[in-house]
Amino acid sequence: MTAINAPEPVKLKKKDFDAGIDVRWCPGCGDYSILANIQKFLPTLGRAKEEFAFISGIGCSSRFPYYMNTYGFHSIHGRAPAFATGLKSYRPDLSVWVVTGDGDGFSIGGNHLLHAMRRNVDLNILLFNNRIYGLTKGQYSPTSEVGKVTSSTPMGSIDSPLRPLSVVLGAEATFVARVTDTDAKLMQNILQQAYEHKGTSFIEIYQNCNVFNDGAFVNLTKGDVKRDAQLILEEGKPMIFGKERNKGLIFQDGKPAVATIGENGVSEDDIIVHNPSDPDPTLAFRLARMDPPDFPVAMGILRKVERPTYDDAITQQVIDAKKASPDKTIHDLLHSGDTWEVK
Ligand SMILES: Cc1ncc(C[n+]2csc(CCOP(=O)(O)OP(=O)(O)O)c2C)c(N)n1
Ligand code: SF4
Repeated sequence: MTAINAPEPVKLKKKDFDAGIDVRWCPGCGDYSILANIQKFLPTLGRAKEEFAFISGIGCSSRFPYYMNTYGFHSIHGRAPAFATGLKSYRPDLSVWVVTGDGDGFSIGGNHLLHAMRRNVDLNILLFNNRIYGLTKGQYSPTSEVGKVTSSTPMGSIDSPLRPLSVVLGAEATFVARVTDTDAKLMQNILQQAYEHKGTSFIEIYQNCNVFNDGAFVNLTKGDVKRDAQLILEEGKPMIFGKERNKGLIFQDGKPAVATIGENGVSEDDIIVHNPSDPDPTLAFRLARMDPPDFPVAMGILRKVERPTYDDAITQQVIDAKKASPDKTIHDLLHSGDTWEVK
């Protein structure tokens, strides 16, 4: 049954979300496929272009709002979550998206990012993680690996890298996902669920910077490797992966371990079933930290839980404060309390 006052869905196409200006990313940059995926996804929501806002900081990835035919801000380095929080608090009806890079989000902007998560502002945050500073020509970033030689680490990085998903889980993020820039099918699925999620959704996208960090994720993405190197998580399904679909995660001594189905008495019933809505984040944290060669990298939605949102709470506080206040107009307010006349 259709609700009587339900607005008519708006019929738009991918090109309606294209700003039609020259895209100034390097040819072959992974940012192109992410842009194409978002422009393909938004029309499926049946909403007007004016109801979307893309907010970014500074970096190659942060040029994203220019290329979208929606509202947007290209804001200050690392501060996109703060701008987005302000916008969503004042206009909760908008669909607000944050685009950030690993340098923008986790170096200068780490603080802002954490507080958006803990507040659970209803935002969709897209982290384009290329493990390098692209815009400033290839310095190491907070996600670069130890030993990485760059223009700012000529003898190899000695810094221990951050794991973005571990960090956001620690900040109590309610929706946490990971995908590669080349996996359009999984990206569309995650975008849909992130959009439907009420609260902060955080999506880490492994993005190839073919100029300054080419092939950073090739061990996960190239041809045949993918099925052995990636565990695609599916809600309610056992965590099975591998070319032969015969490997999976089991609990061993209380921790996840990789086992082969059919060996050492392991059957499909022993494989852990994925439950992203588990209130206990322990397993999501383990999944976020899995790396080759011992483990596949977990892709898909690692965590999806409900918690009250900041924007709902602030809207309610304003309603309550207005109700409780004797001042009904600005004039009342200016003439209330302790006032005096200057003579
Ligand atoms: C306050 C300030 N400090 C430093 C910079 C220089 N800067 C511009 S972009 C950037 C890092 C971008 O890296 P990342 O977020 O990984 O984005 P990418 O370009 O790789 O997409 C830095 C350090 C700046 N613009 N402003
Ligand atoms: S420098 Fe890297 S991230 Fe930036 S546009 Fe070029 S390929 Fe993309």
